[in-house]
Amino acid sequence: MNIVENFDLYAPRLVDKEEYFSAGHRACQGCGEALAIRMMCKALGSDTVIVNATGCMEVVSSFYPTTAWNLPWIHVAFPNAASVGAGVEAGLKVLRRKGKIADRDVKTVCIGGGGGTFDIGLQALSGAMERGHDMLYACFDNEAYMNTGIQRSGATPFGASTTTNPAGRASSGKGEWKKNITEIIAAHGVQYAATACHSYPLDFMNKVKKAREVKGPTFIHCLAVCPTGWRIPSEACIKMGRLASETGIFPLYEVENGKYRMTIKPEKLRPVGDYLKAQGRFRHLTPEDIERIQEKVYQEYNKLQDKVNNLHAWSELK
Ligand SMILES: Cc1ncc(C[n+]2csc(CCOP(=O)(O)OP(=O)(O)O)c2C)c(N)n1
Repeated sequence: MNIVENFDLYAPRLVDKEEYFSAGHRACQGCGEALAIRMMCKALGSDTVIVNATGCMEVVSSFYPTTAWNLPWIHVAFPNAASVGAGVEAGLKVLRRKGKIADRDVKTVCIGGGGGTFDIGLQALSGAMERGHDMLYACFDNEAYMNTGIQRSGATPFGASTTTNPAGRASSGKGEWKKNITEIIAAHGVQYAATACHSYPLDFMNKVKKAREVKGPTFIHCLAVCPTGWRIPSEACIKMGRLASETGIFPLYEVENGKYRMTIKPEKLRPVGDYLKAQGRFRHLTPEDIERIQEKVYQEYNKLQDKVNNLHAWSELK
């Protein structure tokens, strides 16, 4: 057989060729979130129901009468993706019991932005995780309420300038630290929680696949670079996601049955200034501000390394 003619047969099948989040949506140029959603859907496959909290991805993907979704998709209010996801999962259970989807492994996947997850949707999310629903909740965190005009949220990092805390004479941007949502959810005792970023596609898709296999609640916190809100050129999207990991500002790790593992481990952390100085939202920061952020990053990274080195998987504790 001619290998060139039959390239498709021999080419490595790294990713599903099917597009479940199709081209033609209205995301901004260089949107990391749209890229991440596309990759996530490829990793999930067709037997997936998406529950989408109000946010950028709903706004850009469902402009009536069009849709970018090639999967069953339900748009819900800003705070309640996890509650609706719980209902969808309960419904799927009934269909399975009645034998209507007996031979299919249909997965419920909730998606929400940083605000919809860290802030207004946290109660519904916590409840769903605690009740043990078989669902993946994926947070696509662009670090502000972006679709409504770049307002500050619990996901916005310290020092970032947004429209509700603009840097100027009276303020040097957000004065509070970002919530650590992955640790909050890991503390619920879920079997699988991870951080991820579209700038590491295989790492991200492998995490989605792992989460899909778990029969219970799982969580992925995906950093989604937003050129519009971060005030960077659209072509810097991938590079900025990499810098977030390389500086330790957004370490990429997973917590599987209690065991912490770095999935991308920079040999040596780059200075946070490399990341901060490249973005307009941090342009006003003084060297002292940057030093303060650097210290916090070292502290948090140190805590994480401690968990990586010292915590065992639940099964190893007997
Ligand atoms: C109860 C309620 N409050 C406020 C809004 C207005 N609103 C819609 S989306 C949104 C921000 C969403 O931010 P985030 O979850 O971070 O997602 P992003 O837009 O950044 O993707 C807001 C404030 C709303 N729809 N419902």
